[in-house]
Amino acid sequence: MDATIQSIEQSARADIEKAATAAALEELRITYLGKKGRITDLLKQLGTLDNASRPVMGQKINALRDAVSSAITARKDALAETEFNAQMEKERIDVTLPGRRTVTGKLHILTTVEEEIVSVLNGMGFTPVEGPELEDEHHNFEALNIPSWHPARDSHDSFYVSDDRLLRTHTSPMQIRILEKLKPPLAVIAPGKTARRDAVDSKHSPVFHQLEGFFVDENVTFADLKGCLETFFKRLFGEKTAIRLRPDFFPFVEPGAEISATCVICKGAGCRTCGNTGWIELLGAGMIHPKVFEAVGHDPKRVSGFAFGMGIERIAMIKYGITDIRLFFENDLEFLRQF
Ligand code: FA5
Repeated sequence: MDATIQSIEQSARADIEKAATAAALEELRITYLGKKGRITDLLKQLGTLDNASRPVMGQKINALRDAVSSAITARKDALAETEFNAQMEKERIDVTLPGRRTVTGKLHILTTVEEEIVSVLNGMGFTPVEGPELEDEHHNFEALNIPSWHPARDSHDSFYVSDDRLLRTHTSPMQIRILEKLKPPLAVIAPGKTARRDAVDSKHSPVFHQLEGFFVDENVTFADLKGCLETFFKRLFGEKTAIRLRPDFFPFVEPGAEISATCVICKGAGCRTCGNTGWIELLGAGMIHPKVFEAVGHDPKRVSGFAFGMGIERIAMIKYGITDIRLFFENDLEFLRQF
C-alpha cells in the first residue's frame, strides 16, 4: 500500500502541475478526492488491513489526501492570479494620456448680462417677473397712453399676428399687467424679448431684449428715480460712474427723461463710442403718467411712481465694447466663446 500511496502522490502532483484551467483541476479533484476517487478508494481498503498497520496507513492516506487537496488549492490560486494578471495587462490604461474633453455649453452673453442687471436690481429690492411676448393692443399701447395715431401702432412698425395681437414692442406692458393685479407699494423688474420692424443695422435688430423697472408707492418723486438709477449704474459699471438726465418724451411718463451714464470706454474723456461727449445714452425713464394709473384703476392723486426701460443688447455692447448688435445673433461660436 505504501507504494500505491507514493505512486498516487506522484501522479497527482504531475497532473495538478499540468492542469491549465479551473475545470481541469475540478476534474482532478474528483479523480483523486471524489466519492469514487483514488484516495477515497484507498481509505475504503483500510478495512482489509490488520489491526496493527491500519492506523499507520490511515495516517499516511490522510496525509496524502491533505497534500493533494492543498496542491489543488495552490494550483487554483496560481491559475487565478495568472488569469487576473493577463486580464489586467489586457485592460491596461495609460493614465498619463490627456483625457477627452467633453463639450460644455455656456450661457449666451445676453443672458449673462441680463442676469447681472437683474441681480443688481434685485439686490436693490426689485422683484423680477416675466410676461407674455405676444401682447394685445390694450396692454402694449392703449393703457400706456399710446393713442391709435401713434406710428408704433402702424403695422409697418410692429409685428402683428392678428388685428389686435402683436409681438410686444417693449416691456412697458408689464407695468400695466402688474398694476392691474397688485396694489402698491411695489418694485418690479420685467426682462424679456421684444420685437419691432426695424431695419437691421449695427445698432438695430428686429428681435431684441429689454428690461423694464418700476416702483409705485405714495409720494414717489423724481429724486427717487434719479437716486435709484445712479445706484444701479454705479453697481453695474463701477463706483465712478455718473448719470445725466435730459428731457425726453414717452407717452406713458410725465416728465420723461433720457438717461446717460459716463462712457465706460473712455471714462468720460470722450472717444468714438460716445461721439466725444463722454456720455452714453442708456435708457428711457420718467414718472408714471396719471393716465396710466387711471387705466389700471389706481388714483393718480394718491399713488405715484417711476419707470425705466433699457435695451439689454445696448448695455452688453457698452459693457463689453461690442460694436455690432448682429454679432449677438449670428451664432458665431468664435465670438460667443469670448465671454
Ligand atoms: C422704450 O421702449 C420705452 N418703453 C422705455 C421706457 C420705459 C421709457 C419706461 C420710459 C419709461 P425706446 O423705444 O427708446 O423706449 O427703447 C428702449 C431701448 O430699447 C433703446 O434705448 C434701445 O437700447 C433698445 N431698442 C429699441 N429698438 C431696438 C432695436 N430695434 N434693436 C435693438 N435695441 C433696440
